[in-house]
Amino acid sequence: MTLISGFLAANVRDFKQTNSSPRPTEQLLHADLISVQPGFSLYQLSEEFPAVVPYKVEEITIPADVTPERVPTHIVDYSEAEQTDEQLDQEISKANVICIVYAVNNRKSLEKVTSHWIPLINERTDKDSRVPLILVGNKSDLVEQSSMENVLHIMNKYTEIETCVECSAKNLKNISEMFYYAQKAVLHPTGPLYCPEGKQMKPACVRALTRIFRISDLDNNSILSDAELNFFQRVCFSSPLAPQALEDVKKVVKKNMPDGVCEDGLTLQGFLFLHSLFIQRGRHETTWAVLRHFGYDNDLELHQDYLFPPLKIPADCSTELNHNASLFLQSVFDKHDKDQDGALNPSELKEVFDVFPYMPWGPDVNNTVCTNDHGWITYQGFISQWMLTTYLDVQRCLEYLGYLGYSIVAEQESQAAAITVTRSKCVDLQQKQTQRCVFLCNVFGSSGSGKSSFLQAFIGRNLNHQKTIRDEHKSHYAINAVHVYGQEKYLLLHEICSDLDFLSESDLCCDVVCLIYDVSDPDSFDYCVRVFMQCFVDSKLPCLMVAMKSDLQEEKQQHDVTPLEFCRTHVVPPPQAYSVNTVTTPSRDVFIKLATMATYPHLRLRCMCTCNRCTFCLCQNFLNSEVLHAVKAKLYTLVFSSKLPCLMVAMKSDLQEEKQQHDVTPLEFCRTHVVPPPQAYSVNTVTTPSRDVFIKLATMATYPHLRLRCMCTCNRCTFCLCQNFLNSEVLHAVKAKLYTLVFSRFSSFFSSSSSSFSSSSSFFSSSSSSSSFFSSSTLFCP
Ligand SMILES: Nc1nc2c(ncn2[C@@H]2O[C@H](COP(=O)(O)OP(=O)(O)OP(=O)(O)O)[C@@H](O)[C@H]2O)c(=O)[nH]1
Ligand SMILES: [Mg+2]
Repeated sequence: MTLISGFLAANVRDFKQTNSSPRPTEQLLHADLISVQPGFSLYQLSEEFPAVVPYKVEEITIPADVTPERVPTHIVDYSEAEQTDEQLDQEISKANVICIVYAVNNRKSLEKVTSHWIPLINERTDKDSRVPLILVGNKSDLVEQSSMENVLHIMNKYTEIETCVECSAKNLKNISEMFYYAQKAVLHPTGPLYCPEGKQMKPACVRALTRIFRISDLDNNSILSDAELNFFQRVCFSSPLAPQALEDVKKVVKKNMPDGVCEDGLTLQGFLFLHSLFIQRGRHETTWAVLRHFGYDNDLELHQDYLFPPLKIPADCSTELNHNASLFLQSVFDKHDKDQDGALNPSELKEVFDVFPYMPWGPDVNNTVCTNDHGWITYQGFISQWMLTTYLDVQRCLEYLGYLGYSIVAEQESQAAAITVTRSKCVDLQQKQTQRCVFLCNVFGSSGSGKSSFLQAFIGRNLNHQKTIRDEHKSHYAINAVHVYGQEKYLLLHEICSDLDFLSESDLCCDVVCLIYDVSDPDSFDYCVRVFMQCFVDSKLPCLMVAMKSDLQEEKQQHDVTPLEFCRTHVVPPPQAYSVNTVTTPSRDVFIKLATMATYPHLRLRCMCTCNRCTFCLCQNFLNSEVLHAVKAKLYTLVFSSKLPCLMVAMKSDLQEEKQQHDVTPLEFCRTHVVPPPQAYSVNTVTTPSRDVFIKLATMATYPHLRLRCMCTCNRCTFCLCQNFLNSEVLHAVKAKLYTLVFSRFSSFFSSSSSSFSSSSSFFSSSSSSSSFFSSSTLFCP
């Protein structure tokens, strides 16, 4: 047995569980000191070397305020003489840091470190979560010279050894340093950050720092500018960097890594280099401070408390993104929409999620929200999808915001600051008003009735567009913004499976119900009746019936009463005819109606009813009445069918005119049918084609009643007389005279110089050019 040999283990037992905040100052260091060298801890604590050293000292806690890292340290002693191997195993399993003590004046005690203690500890600990070790050379008071070089090869061999220190328990030399290193090894371990063999940072550390760089690169130009570095510094260390310090940092990076600085800012390579420099110089607490501020735990995983902060959501309340969070997400969108086309193309979208450990959005998202013509998510779509996640799965939303670094960039306490928990729906109903912005509408309908098509119509897609969507990319949700009396609200449509046996509680839980039937399928309305009677007849939820595929031939529904009668009986608004088979974007009216009903559910009975007594019903009845339809029809006949102004255009007038194969000439036809004479037109022009005919068309559209009076060819009205005059030979003779006069004036003007005259004559020489320049249509346009 050596005189002094053994080990000393400190345990930060509950470190992980109590590490609720990433800030090290709030962490509890619970350290056990186990020592086979009896009395080691006693010297330190009593500051007096006892004459007789006991085998095992009682467990002691050093209070936070006397430890260098300001964390309480619990120390447990271990004695080989007094304790069993089982007790030793137990202490090792609890230990977060172990200090192995040898005597600097005894070579055998140092040998025992590698032959006995390190293998013993390693046997009892997991390879992936090795406890950091501190080599403590005790009794330095007994030797003249340091024996550090003897331990260097051990340090190189065992990467779990954090550091070594020589001390004297007798004269207290380096004792507090030893505790400092022990605490530091727990709070700022090198192991997860750095690979000493490869002399480089570990991949997990590089990944974490890369994410931190991307979050801090607020304008996404791959360079941390001075402003961004200052922001980063302030966020992580609560104080800005002095301008000189900033320059010094960049200088150091540039000197060692020219690529590390670009456009006077730090590149990712520079940022990573800086951190490996910190670690190599034993300043890994700096890197840890950064990592912890960005939510990382000791295993370089984002801490659960960072990703999932506590958030209380009482029953009957919903969750929404608040204004600040929307602004943050807007900045995320803008930052990644590099081509600024208002949409994220696939590579831009991938970049948004580069700071995530996985891709959170699948291709179904592109069919849940608005996209542009390429199918790329627009800004509106981007925000909508976040609204959806917040409403349906707030925990996931918090997690995603954590990956994006919301609490850091927006300088909020936690991700929970992004969420508004709304007031209870019951209170909203009582007060007859709501502050809510997101409303859920469950869409029911028999199989094939058009539910999915209805959802897709909500995000602006007609039937033709919908045919291009692949089955595996379809979504059961669609969300979009709608304006309800001028206020922006989000309506979230959810397609419910048509099998009634599979209806769950949550399928019945929403703000408004949409019941869809197919007008061309006689059995589809019966399904709506069954859903309504089974689930909603007694509920206060507003319901809207939609008569889908209204472009198809309507079939009589196989039910005792018609849909309209059913709606009247059950005080539901009359069925809304709807079709997605449209040329342009399908109508949004029905969605505004659904959102309005969701926002003002208490208004249902008063103004959405079919009671036939209230103003709403009277107006509705009047609008649907046959009298009105008859009047409408008459008006249409009068205004449009017979009096629509028409204009005949004789196109390609630059080409040789052929005789038209018709009984009468176009002009005669126009005269017979009181239509203006054909307008010769050609687009085969040197400059922009003439706009006259369009002005004529616009004039005819604006004043359709003038048609008979002034666009005719009756040869009696003022229009015809003027027209005749303009085409008359007399006028042409006068025109010719005028031309001659004007020309001769120009000739006399240029006659002073015969050479200049010749050039001017060439300018006016071509008769065609002069006639087109002074063309009758330009000069004498009626
Ligand atoms: N003509 C016409 N066809 C429509 C309309 N809406 C949907 N369809 C067609 O009806 C069929 C069924 O539509 P879906 O939207 O898939 O019906 P669904 O209710 O979602 O069907 P399941 O999910 O299977 O229950 C599709 O082939 C659509 O193309 C419409 O307004 N007009
Ligand atoms: Mg469907």
